[in-house]
Amino acid sequence: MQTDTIAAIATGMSNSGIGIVRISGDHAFEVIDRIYRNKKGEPQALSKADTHTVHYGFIYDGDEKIDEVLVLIMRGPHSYTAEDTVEIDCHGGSLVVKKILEAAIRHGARTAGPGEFTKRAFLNGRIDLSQAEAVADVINATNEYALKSSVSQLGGSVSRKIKELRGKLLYEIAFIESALDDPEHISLEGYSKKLKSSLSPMINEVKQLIQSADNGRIMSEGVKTVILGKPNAGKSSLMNVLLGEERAIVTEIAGTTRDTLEEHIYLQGISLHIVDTAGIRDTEDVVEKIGVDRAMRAAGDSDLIIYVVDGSRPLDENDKEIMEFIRGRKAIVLLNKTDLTLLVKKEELEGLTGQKVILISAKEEKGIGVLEQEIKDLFYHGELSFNDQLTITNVRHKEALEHAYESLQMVERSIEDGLPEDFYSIDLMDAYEQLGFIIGEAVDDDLVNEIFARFCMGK
Ligand SMILES: Nc1nc2c(ncn2[C@@H]2O[C@H](COP(=O)(O)OP(=O)(O)OP(=O)(O)O)[C@@H](O)[C@H]2O)c(=O)[nH]1
Ligand SMILES: [Mg+2]
Repeated sequence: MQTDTIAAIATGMSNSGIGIVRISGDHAFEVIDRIYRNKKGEPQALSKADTHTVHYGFIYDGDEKIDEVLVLIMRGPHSYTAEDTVEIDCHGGSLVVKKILEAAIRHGARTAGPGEFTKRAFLNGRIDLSQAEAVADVINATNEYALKSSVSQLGGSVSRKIKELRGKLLYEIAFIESALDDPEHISLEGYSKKLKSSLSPMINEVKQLIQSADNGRIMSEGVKTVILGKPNAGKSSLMNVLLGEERAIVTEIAGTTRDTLEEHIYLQGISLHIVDTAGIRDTEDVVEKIGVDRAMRAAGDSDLIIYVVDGSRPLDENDKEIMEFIRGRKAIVLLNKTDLTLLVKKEELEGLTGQKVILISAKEEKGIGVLEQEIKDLFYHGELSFNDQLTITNVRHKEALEHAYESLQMVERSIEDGLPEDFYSIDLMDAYEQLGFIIGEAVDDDLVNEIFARFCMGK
């Protein structure tokens, strides 16, 4: 395939140790030949150099010496883009890298669009679409889990699973089609029963992948954590302790927090999107009422609820309402104000909520370590855990899986209703195509362009 030659700065646009300008395409070596001189200052044709070699020398724009550099030569298909590729490592001043890029442009390359190198890797068949998307996710990963999952997808973990499922579907489709074409030799006798039994594990796998997307959201956006409790329980105090700053207003007046307040924190590699809320109580105050509604809505939509109990006051109706609400949801119960005389017993609270209770004092910052450990344990071993399982992190992938899931269920229904075999193959084909979209088969150009437009420059 004849392609034009693109160039871009691959490193960040701030002063740094080194900067990298990358050139890729059919004329990449011609471009470098025009701007490279060896250590003696003489022109030297790197186009003749062996692949995967490094060359010390200088970049010139005409007669102007720009920088001392190392040049890497990589012949396609053994490069990121699968094309002839040149990487110029120069000093990392933003002016220097810009001037080297300009020299490359003046001598035959054109500026690459965002993600264009990765797009070429995809178009040249070196990686599939889900892997290309994982490249962007690796770059954008803001916590360890997101990074781990993206790297695994980059390695093809999602692609492999999808291809395996498609392989099985294709086998069934081919069987039905051949049998319909050649009924004398291939019999469909008893086939629907067989199909049904091979279909159900597939449907399960697709379902699990869809469910894993929830973890994927947690990874990329953080655990939605909502602090809930009656007024004056110490919710905002806890928020401030976790944040390490006086972010939320704290007063002894019940009903201080009116609106939800959202912040992001990192706890030992786990990212939490944490929401402080208005204290839950029955109130006639219009503004406070809205706040209470918002608190309940946030809690209903959360991954984790931290229920703060004021240990210095007896449990009341408001506590009962909250306990009712958190039943069956992921929650951690905190008995706060343990620096005061406790009127609520730990055992009593444990009995009422059915949850382990952690004693804390937000005021004296006691018990916070235990709380952090509890949250961490939820991730590593508990219900929120997502170690080592394949996780769908991409909304586009999730949607395709959902469509595939529907189609597979249709096949199941057609079998149950005793419909003829050609009905099965329509829906099987549909599921096959939907799964194909994930790895980039038969996706249209607009979608491809849209996906790569989201990349940063130089990737
Ligand atoms: N002694 C003691 N006082 C605390 C503790 N935690 C919070 N307080 C006090 O309790 C009062 C209420 O604290 P806040 O953090 O504003 O309580 P809140 O749950 O956010 O209250 P609302 O926003 O009104 O719902 C303040 O006077 C805090 O100083 C604690 O652990 N011990
Ligand atoms: Mg508050």
